Amino acid sequence: MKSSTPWWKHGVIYQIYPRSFYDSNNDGVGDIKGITLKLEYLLWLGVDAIWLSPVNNSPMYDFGYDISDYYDIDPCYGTLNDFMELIEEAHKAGIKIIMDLVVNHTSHLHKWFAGSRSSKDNRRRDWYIWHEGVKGKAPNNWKSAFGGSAWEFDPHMGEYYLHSFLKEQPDLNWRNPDMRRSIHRMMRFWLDMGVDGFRLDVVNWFVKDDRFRNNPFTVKPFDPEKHKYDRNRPEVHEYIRELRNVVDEYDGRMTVGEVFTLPPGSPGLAASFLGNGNDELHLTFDFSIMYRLWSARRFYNCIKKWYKSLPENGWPCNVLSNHDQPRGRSRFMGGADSENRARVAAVFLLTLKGTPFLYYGEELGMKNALLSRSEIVDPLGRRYWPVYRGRDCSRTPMLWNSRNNAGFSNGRPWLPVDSDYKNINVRNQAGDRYSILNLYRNIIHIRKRHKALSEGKFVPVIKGANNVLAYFRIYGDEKFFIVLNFSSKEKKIHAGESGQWKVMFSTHRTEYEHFTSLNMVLAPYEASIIMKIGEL
Ligand code: TEU
Repeated sequence: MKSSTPWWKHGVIYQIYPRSFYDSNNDGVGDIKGITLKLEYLLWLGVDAIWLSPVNNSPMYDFGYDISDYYDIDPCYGTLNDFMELIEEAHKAGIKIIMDLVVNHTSHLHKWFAGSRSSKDNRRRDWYIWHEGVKGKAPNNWKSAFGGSAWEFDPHMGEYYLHSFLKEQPDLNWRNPDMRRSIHRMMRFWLDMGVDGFRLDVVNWFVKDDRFRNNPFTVKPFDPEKHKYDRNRPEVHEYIRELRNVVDEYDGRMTVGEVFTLPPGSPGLAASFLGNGNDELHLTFDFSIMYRLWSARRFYNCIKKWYKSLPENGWPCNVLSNHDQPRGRSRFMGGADSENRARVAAVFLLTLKGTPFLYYGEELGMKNALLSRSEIVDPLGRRYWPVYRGRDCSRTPMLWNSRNNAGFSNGRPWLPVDSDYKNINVRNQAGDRYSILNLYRNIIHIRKRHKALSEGKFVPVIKGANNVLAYFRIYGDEKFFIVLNFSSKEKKIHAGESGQWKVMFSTHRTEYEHFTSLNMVLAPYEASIIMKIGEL
């Protein structure tokens, strides 16, 4: 259905971790040509856009989130020509391309940093955050998210530089206007090439306190300080508005910000990056649901807070998984019920109000892979094993078929392929109309035909009582009733609304089953999408 609302409001966005999607040259690492080769699959699935985790040049200390050249593509992923071809082919297929914009920091091997650390007179000296030591120690108590002090002493300069992540990822100084202009220039380079938008890495960490005050301590495990001065500084919004103006020079482009906080998540903070709904980012991620245990009420409360936090013209987006978190299916737990839970979660994600973001493999019900210490490559996992095993478990190769390496590569994959690949893979599931893959596909296609599901008003009906969630989505003369049983037991519900209804999708009922009321007995883990027929 044609729509006048922008694509990023009604579309479905699919995150690809390029190393793990499809390896076209059999070196064990996924690449851009591999993505181009799989566009047909993405078109079949029905996604409107793909967001690629970083593909720029990088020494890969943080697997691409440490960029050493913003203007080129890392050879392990291919060439700039491959990327242009991807844009062209994707656009022909009606699929948009979103790049990762990692500009809180660069790689320590970026030429900007080489200049900055070469001499105090260098024109890029202030593009990074330098500070003298205090009594022979780091300037303050700020910690790196990846462990240890956030300050590294540079013997040549005789000063410390700030790194919110690894010491190989020095933080850029967003207070410097020349630096910001260079970021804008780089954004225009990709926008001119046809990129449809950017996902902004840790956008709430860009600006730091100008007085470098110590953070207050807290008693939280894993993070013993309150990030009052090194994150979430209010000055950042001015720079985000500047960046929005750059994107607005082009038609139909979008930005989505990763507003990163530790559990329990922060809907208010995430929403603040939408500005007035038109002047900062188009979308932002709130992590609350990803941090919640499986429960209808908990999920509902997250959504309620999230919607309430949004500015009047703001639009939500929703997400269950990404490359930093355990895969949804594993997080929901449930043992033998884990796939049922993943199905309920999928119906939830795809029928909520807000743009859904899927993480590659989520549509197959992929699980976290079990990796041994020697297989871990993520610097976080290597540092904290076995207390925290890092992020590799949710970054393993996409499962295409039951052949060698699940059809991902004929070489030795950079991370092991999940051992369950003979059961869980695209080939098997595409041919099974009841698979979770076809569940995703069917609902995505129903969404395309019915604006109520993408753009419609959200009206909660059952708010988690008895572990059931139910809501209406309404647009014009379309009304949908979505009901989700989060529990392993049958549940009776009375939604108190009469009329003629028919099932559009259900994990348990036959399609086109009719009702004259919404009083029903739900099967364990039933998720149904039911449409009102005739006049509202
Ligand atoms: O993530 C931000 C971030 O803070 C996480 O890395 C988090 O600390 C970690 O997952 C532990 O929960 C972004 C990217 O998504 C991540 O992949 C990068 O490593 C990080 O920024 C640095 O660029």
